[in-house]
Amino acid sequence: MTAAESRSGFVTFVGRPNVGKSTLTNALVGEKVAITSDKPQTTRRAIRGILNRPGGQLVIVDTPGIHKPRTLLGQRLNDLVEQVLGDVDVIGFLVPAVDKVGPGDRRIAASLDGYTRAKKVAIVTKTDLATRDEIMERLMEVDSLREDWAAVIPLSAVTEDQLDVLADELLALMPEGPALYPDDVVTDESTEDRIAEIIREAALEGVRDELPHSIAVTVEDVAPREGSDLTDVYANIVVERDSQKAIIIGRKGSRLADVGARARAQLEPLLGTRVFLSLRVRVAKEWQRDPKQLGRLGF
Ligand SMILES: Nc1nc2c(ncn2[C@@H]2O[C@H](COP(=O)(O)OP(=O)(O)OP(=O)(O)O)[C@@H](O)[C@H]2O)c(=O)[nH]1
Ligand SMILES: [Mg+2]
Repeated sequence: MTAAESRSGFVTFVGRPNVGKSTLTNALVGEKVAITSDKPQTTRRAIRGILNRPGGQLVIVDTPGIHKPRTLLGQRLNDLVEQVLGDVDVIGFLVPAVDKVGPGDRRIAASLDGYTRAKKVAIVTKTDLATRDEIMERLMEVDSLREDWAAVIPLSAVTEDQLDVLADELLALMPEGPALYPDDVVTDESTEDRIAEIIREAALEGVRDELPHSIAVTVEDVAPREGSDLTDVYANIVVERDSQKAIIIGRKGSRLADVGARARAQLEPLLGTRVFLSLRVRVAKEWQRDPKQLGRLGF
């Protein structure tokens, strides 16, 4: 295929926390490159997922949800989204079919004025959870948010309904050019970063209130064990307070053991070996508000 017949470029999905940006990224890529959860503010990094199509290549940049920041971490996550938005060819604005369009959505949609270079697509997602009437209502609400939508598309990232329609539309909006990544690459995340995120996802399950925001994960070491088909993974689950540490560990370590088991089930296929996972829980007081700690954790 000559460059002229091929399109390629960057798209990012924006929206409030929890609207389904990472789930949509994974569904398009066809592999889990970004962790997801039913807690808001799951994504904390700009994660690239790559989708190859007959007509070219889409690089999908998954970003944190845009929200009113209450901590330095929250502020840095919003700043990260802003940076990514300035660089992409297409911005996909997500609204779940099940929620009425609110002030947060309106603010985000209006803020897209600041990114003149990017083409804008509105996406009504989670249609599998909504009635036909709800979907129609949401499409109309979203349509009226901006004059310059290149397309307005309803879809479900879970049932994959209309996913192809979105992929075709996004590719058609990309500039002409050759693929940006080799065709066997699904993400540019390092293996260590993917391991840390998988462990964080496992730790997010079943915790409530402020605790999900307080959890970070660092990977200390990943090493194949000599003379066996095992990989040893040493990681820390970092929380902000002693009381949170106790919750993560659970009665007689039962919760931590569950987290380990859930993480291992995803780490083994990722690494292609059996995994020995050693998890330690550490306290870094108020790390979400501490510039030094944030730096150490990679924010
Ligand atoms: N039924 C259904 N659930 C969905 C769909 N898309 C996402 N979800 C669920 O919505 C929740 C949030 O999904 P995420 O993909 O983590 O949302 P996000 O926008 O990346 O969230 P942040 O990273 O926190 O900003 C998860 O529980 C998903 O399983 C969908 O199309 N249908
Ligand atoms: Mg996310």
